[in-house]
Amino acid sequence: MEAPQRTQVAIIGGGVAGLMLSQLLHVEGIDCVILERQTRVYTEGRIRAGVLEYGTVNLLRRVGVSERMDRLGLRHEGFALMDDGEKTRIPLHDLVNTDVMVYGQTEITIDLMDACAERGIPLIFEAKEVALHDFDSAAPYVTYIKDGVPQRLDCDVIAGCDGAHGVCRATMPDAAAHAVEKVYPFGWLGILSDVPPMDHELIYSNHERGFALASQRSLTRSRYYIQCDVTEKIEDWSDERIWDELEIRLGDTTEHRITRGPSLEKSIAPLRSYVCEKMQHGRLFLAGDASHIVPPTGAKGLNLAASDVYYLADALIAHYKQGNEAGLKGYTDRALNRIWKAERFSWSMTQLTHRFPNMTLFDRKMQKADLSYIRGSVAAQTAIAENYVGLPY
Ligand code: FAS
Ligand code: PHB
Repeated sequence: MEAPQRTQVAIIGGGVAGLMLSQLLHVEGIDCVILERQTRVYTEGRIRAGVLEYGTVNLLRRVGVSERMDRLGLRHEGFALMDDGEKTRIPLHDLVNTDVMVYGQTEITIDLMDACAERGIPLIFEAKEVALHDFDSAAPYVTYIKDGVPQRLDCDVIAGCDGAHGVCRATMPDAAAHAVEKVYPFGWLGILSDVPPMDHELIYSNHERGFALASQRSLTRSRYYIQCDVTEKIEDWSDERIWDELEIRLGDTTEHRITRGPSLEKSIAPLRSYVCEKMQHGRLFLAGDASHIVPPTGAKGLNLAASDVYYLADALIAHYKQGNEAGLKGYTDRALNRIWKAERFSWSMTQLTHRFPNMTLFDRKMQKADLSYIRGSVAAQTAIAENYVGLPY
């Protein structure tokens, strides 16, 4: 395919944010081109999120990219918090009449990439050295290298969907001055394996050896995490060592037996909370991890990317169809309102379930009191439930 020379919206980054935005624009007849640095195989191979808020599910259905999710995804009506082996179920459906969908980010990426191909949306892989130009003007453009050949893409708007280490926020004037960050003193070691999940719902466990999470991708594929020191190296963690630690922290019992198996993937990710409160400059707009990061404890990362691009698409549609600029002018404030609530929930779930180095006896007593209150309070459980399923857009 000849490299396009012009489009309405140039989307930088072919992750969930960029791919979802492309579909939201396409169904409204707005042209876009996605420039992705990596190969399709690399992008598809990233193992990340697993839980979809109902808002994200609805967006995929709105753009007609939900057939495989509706067929293969698992509706979950609750999840469990466990503290030193004592479980408290949060009955999402009973409390807020809403469920979450367990369907891997990998699958969503594949579905959205296939939709781009089927709908003729230019998704250019291995777009190297992407650079942004004149986004302060009404005629921004992007340059990049494809197969060694310099390319130029003229556009009306640039959507920076290039994640935490992309070029867009790095190029945005004084973005760093608007950054707010908290770094956690631990990471998550994740393992993916084709073994049946230990329970029908997710379990978030606070154990004296550290946090653990039992998650899943299907009835035959499990995803587990353990809190680990940030200095840990994945090569020091054999599969057996990981399974041993998971059995200790998740309380391997006859009722909930962990099935062991070879890892399909295992990796360690650091945890941080981060928000760049500057999400736009001229015709450049940031969405998803390009603008914010959450600790995965609240299952919000992917879902925040979805609500960002919902707001951005809404604003672009009003711009192109009614000449209404209010949405674009108000994009940052509208997105930040939801972003900060998700940051708070993700931070609070991390505080509740992890053992922090140097935590005092008082800190631990506060965790136990918090979990005891949640165990006995419908109001407390409802507050957790409405955040977990996703606050309204
Ligand atoms: P992404 O990072 O997914 O996508 C950005 C894309 O831009 C990438 O494909 C990248 O290759 C591309 N790009 C970068 N620079 C570029 C450039 N200069 N030019 C062109 N393209 C460029 N969230 C959860 O909810 N639950 C989880 O369990 C969870 N686990 C995670 C584990 C890890 C290791 C990481 C890193 C994140 C995890 N997240 C999790 C968060 C994650 O799911 C993100 O929130 C989600 O991928 C956000 O999507 P995007 O904003 O599209 O960013
Ligand atoms: C996952 O399955 O990857 C997952 C699920 C819930 C979380 C974090 C990660 O809170």
